[in-house]
Amino acid sequence: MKLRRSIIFLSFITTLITISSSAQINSPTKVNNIDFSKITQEQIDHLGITDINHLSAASKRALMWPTDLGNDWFVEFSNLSPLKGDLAYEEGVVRRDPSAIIKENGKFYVWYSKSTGPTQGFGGDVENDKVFPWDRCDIWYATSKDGETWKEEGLAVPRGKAGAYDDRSVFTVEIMKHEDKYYLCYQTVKSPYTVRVKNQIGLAWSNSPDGPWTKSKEPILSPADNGIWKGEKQDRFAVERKGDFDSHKVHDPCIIPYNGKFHLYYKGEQMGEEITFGGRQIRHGLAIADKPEGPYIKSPYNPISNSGHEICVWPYNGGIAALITTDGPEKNTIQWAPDGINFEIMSVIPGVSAHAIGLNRTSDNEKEPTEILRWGLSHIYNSWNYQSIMSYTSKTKKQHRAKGE
Ligand code: AAL
Repeated sequence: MKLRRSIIFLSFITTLITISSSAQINSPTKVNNIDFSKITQEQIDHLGITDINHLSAASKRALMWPTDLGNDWFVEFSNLSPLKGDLAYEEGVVRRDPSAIIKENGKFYVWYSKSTGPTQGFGGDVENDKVFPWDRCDIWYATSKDGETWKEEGLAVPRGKAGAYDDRSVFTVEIMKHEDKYYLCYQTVKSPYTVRVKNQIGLAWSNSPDGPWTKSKEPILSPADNGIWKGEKQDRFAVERKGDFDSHKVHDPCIIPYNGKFHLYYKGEQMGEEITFGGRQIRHGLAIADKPEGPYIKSPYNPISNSGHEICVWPYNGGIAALITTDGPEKNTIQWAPDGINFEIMSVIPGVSAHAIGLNRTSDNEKEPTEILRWGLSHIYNSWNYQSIMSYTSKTKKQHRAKGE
């Protein structure tokens, strides 16, 4: 199958460094079991290689590229555009991390984190201050006829009562519709919001996108408990043992019905986080359930991505595709897993201004691998204190011609 052949090649992209360091200069023999003596004249012509007897490391890699990958996975994102109506930027208000967009009752629906007031950070009284823009959030929702002008409809899921696992903040929400029922999954924090506080994932469900929402009594996912802090001081970098990739926080949940099960993709943050590959040490995980409400069992294959930040996943061609941004050696790639677990790089894309993407789930995601990315929502930092939701578009490159050509 075309896609599968491409995948074989694309796993090659991830081993570029290994190959380039092991390729024998000036020797067109075998690298990664590719027999360079079988190269056709057509391949040489297509790649513009000067001398088959002097293949550079780059040419050897190029000879392993598939000829049938096409350009559909290679997208360019636009800059972000402000929204109108109630979701236009509002001083003093945080609206961020939009969910996917669904269409119900003739209107687009989106859910998001909302809070008010400036952020004090961790330097003062964490019991009473606001430590992050996403601290002291509730989940609100808005609707729109055209995707540009939005009406804020009100509160969807509030924080829990004092003492509950979600009493401090509920935020970074994702929507799933399944069999006429609606599910919101989101991050939760229990007070006090210290730098070492563990973040969990909660779920709420309703028969209508307008609610009322019933919240899960317990979190549906928690961090791995095999990390050990060093000392009592609130220092998230001091650890005796780091533990699994998600030993500190489970974030950015997104549930996708997949092969009769429910795949919960999430971002993991590890205790004792380091800077690696020039960014934060962020990985992605998967937990699988038989029912939307859970129980969700973490995959033994975790982590399923060693790069990326906010989860952005969609079904495509029997597998799951993922936009990987911001952190890790594979940032700015689009990947695809034929089984929803084993992701391979399909394309490398320019750095995106669209982060924390709310995908347009109303699109025909089978039309093209990246059709779902043509339009959607994101957020922007108007300042460290305040963020607002904006929209993006994307396109694939079809041609490159001079004016009048
Ligand atoms: C986001 C997400 C999570 C983090 C914060 C709010 O972009 O990764 O939601 O907690 O930043």
